[in-house]
This record gives sequence, C-alpha cells and structure tokens, in this order.
Amino acid sequence: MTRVSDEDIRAYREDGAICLRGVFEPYWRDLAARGIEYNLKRENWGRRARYYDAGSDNPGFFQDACNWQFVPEYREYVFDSPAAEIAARLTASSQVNIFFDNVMIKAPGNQAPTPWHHDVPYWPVEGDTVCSLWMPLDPITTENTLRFVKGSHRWGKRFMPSDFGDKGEAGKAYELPRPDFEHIPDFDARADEFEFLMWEMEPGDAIAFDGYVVHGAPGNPLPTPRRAMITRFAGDGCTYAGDKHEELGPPFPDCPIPSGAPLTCELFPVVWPPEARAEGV
Ligand SMILES: O=C(O)CCC(=O)C(=O)O
Repeated sequence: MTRVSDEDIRAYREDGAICLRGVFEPYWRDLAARGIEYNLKRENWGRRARYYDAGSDNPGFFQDACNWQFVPEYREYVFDSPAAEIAARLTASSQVNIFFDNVMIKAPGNQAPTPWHHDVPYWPVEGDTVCSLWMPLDPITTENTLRFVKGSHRWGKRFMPSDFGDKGEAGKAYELPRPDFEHIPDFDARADEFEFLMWEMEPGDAIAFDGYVVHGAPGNPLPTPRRAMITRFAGDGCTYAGDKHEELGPPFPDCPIPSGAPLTCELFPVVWPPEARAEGV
C-alpha cells in the first residue's frame, strides 16, 4: 500500500483531515460516476434521497445514502476500491466496516452551503476510528471545496447536528434533548480564532477525514457540477449507537444489532481486509 505515507497518517491524526493526491485511478472514478448517474434518476433514489433546497430558486443540493446494496457500482466501489484500505491505515485499524456510502452533489450555480458540523453526532455510531473518504468527480476550487477546522476532532466536544436543508437556510441546529451536545460556534464569524484546512482538487484526489473534525462548504458557484462520492468507514472499537437521539441521519430502522454492539452485521459488513469479509457478502 503506497497510497498512504507515514506523514499522511501523522497529519490525519493531528489535523483531522488530509488530502491524498491521485489515489483513485480512472477506473474507480468512472465506476462511481456511473453509479451516481443511475442513482440520480428519480426511480433509482434510495429512501433517504433528498434535495435539501427543494424550495429555493436554484435547487440542486442532492444527497442520498446507504445504497451499496442496491447500486452495483457503489457495491464494487465500497468493497474493492482503495477507500477501505486507506481508512484502515489512517485509523490504524486491523479491520474496517463500511458504515455507509453517501453522495452529495451540488448543481452548477447552486447556492446552498453545507453548514458547519461534525459527523458522529448525527450518526448511530460511537468510536474514534470513524473515517470518511470524500472523492470528487469534478475539479474542485477554493470556491466550492470543503473546509475543515484544523484539529477540532481533538477538542472532545459534541456539537448539535444541524439540518443541512432547514427550508433553504442551511445550518439550523436540531434541538436535541442531550445535555452533552453544544451549539456549534459560528466559525465564519470567528474565522480569525481558528485555523482552517482546504484544498483545490483534481479527480483522483480524495480527502480523508475523522468523524469528529468540524467541516462545512460553500455552495457551488462554478459552471460545473460538484459531485462527491463519499464512503464512511468504522474501524477498530466502533459500536452501534441507535439510541443516540431520535433525529439520526441516516437512521437504520432495520438494524439487527443492539446499541453498544460491535458494528459487524449485514448492514455494516467488514470490507477490509478482504480475508475478514463474511462469506457471500
Ligand atoms: O459534500 C459536502 O458538501 C459535505 C460533505 C460532508 O459534510 C461530509 O462528507 O461529511
């Protein structure tokens, strides 16, 4: 495995996000692009598909999730692309489970920002080895790239999830009955207090980031779409947390394992190393 250097591992742990250059060959990009093209058709939406800004003048912030069982291209990408091994290496895990696949697509000129947030508070999982790989299929500039608050995964904080849509005003926090969740700071207003990470990217590059690092993104002012194939992995020590709160995104109503259990089950199979996969998956 030459895709991840020791320096990448150090920076990932220290900063919470890194950009890996040229790690996805054209085969994987074409595969993901075909999966997205299929998934975007109305008849192929999963049950979690949503346009966040459906009521706005220029709708076009689409997301769908948890479709690897239904979209063969996503399944192959999840199981056989370099993504899982990269996540294993960065999190120093002996094996990783797929938690879920996700696509986030902003149409040309779409104004909807991605609100500042960190991921694990949304999701029915707990653990320090949750790692996402965000692989864009289009060139990314500073105008539409993700932004990360450097080192925020090490603050030990849990910020209340924000509704990405909220009737067009992205970013309104859910009111969750959890005293350990704080309102997220307005990082734009307090930009001089923090250090941010962001990268221009070419297809083939990917950002790997920790489940607790705070991030957000502007809309997509470019004349090209901003398609991102995202895979979420959970490494050693992660457990299911379906009882975290009621507004889980995504929810897994059919999950066969109880809260507190290790993740491995048919929804979250082991994907790496290949020899640890369950038979028939
Ligand atoms: O693609 C985006 O705009 C947001 C991505 C994101 O928040 C995530 O992958 O966790």
